[in-house]
Amino acid sequence: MNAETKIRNDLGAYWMPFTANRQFKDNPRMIASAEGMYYTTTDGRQVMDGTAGLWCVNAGHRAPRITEAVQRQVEELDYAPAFQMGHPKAFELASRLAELAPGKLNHVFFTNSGSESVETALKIALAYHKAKGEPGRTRLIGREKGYHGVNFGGISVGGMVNNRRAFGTLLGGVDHLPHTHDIARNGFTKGQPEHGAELADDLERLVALHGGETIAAVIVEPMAGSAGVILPPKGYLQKLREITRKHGILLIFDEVITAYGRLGRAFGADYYGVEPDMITTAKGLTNGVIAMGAVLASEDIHDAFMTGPDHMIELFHGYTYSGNPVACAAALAALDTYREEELFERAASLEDYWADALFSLRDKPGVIDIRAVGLVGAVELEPFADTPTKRAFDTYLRAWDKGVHLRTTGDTIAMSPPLIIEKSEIDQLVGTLGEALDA
Ligand code: PXG
Repeated sequence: MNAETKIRNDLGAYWMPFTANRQFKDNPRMIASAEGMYYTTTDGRQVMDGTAGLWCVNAGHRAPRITEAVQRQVEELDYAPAFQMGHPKAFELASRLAELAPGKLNHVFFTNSGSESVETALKIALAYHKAKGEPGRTRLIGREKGYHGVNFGGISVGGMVNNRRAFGTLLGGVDHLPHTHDIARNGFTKGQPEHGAELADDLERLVALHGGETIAAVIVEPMAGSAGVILPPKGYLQKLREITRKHGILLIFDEVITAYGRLGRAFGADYYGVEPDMITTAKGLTNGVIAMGAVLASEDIHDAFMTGPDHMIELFHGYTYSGNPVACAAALAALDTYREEELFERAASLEDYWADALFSLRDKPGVIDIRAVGLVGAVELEPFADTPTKRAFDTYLRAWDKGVHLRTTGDTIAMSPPLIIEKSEIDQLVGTLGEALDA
């Protein structure tokens, strides 16, 4: 190996995100290409993508319309400044999203990731109350086990301890609702759990503790993905909506995972029939092809800012790449793909088959719960006593060797295949997980 090749193939320089770097580099799993439901590894193996990348490749890899749209856009307009300047596709995309979004969520602020969408929504919530003459509403409420990305606002309202404990004091004035994960009462429930709606009443407790007039917003994932696919109990989100409305608190749904068809509807808000004041999205917006996020905000929120002199900037917030033309082209083509291939409907039509397939694993060794909604599933394992997370990760590695890529979080195995998955591929995915659990 000559010196140049060695440098090019050295794995040392890349500090990988959310990865056990040393373990990975001892035994790397490298992807060379992808198409549809499958990756091809650098050593030529086909591996099924059981997780749509990181929950984002909803239309499958290299969906042709998106590839072409990006290629065309790069040749036409590669970049346009986002501040005090526009380009048609950003407006078109915002209109399309406003049309797709539930109810009054008809204004769109572009970001570059889920984390940035969360920061944006939290800042809009604070500035909104100030604009409405309630500057004392500064408190933000998240939830235990919540994942809202990795920036300071998101880890402050988030509730995953490893994402918080090393990073100082975080934002002040934040409190948390209890999580809704309850295997004892809800284990092996297909669909929404029966028990736990009363956990939303804790918001009344926080109102009593802090004063409702000090609380700006509550942010939750309608379905908590990263913490291991935790579903909202029946009636829970409705209660959160009632209590937030009663106290003038904004409700933000973090739909970075659940938006764009993952639950068989455009948004989790549609699936659960609850309309929040803002929705944060990213991931499936561009099918993962280009980094992009979008915050959908209600008419009322948007209009509260449109006061004061016309020449003044209304919201001092935005990113160099907000509404980047190439990202907009990818997103428009992704929305076209979802619609023309009826992928949201497809996910809905597979929901029962998917859940039944997963529940066939209930008697496998170590399985303590199975959860499913839309095209999302989780198999929770009894952790090994002295090495938590190892059981799930070992299972993941065995499935990878057998040609299926899954995700693990703690001792839960999470799955979220592209919405183009065929029934036979569901059988293959679940069958391979079954073999990995048996091994
Ligand atoms: N909110 C939610 C609800 C998310 O799921 C983010 C915000 C942050 O998005 P960005 O684009 O900044 O990563 C997410 C991201 C996993 C996994 O396997 C989940 C996410 C990202 C990577 C892996 O659970 N969610």
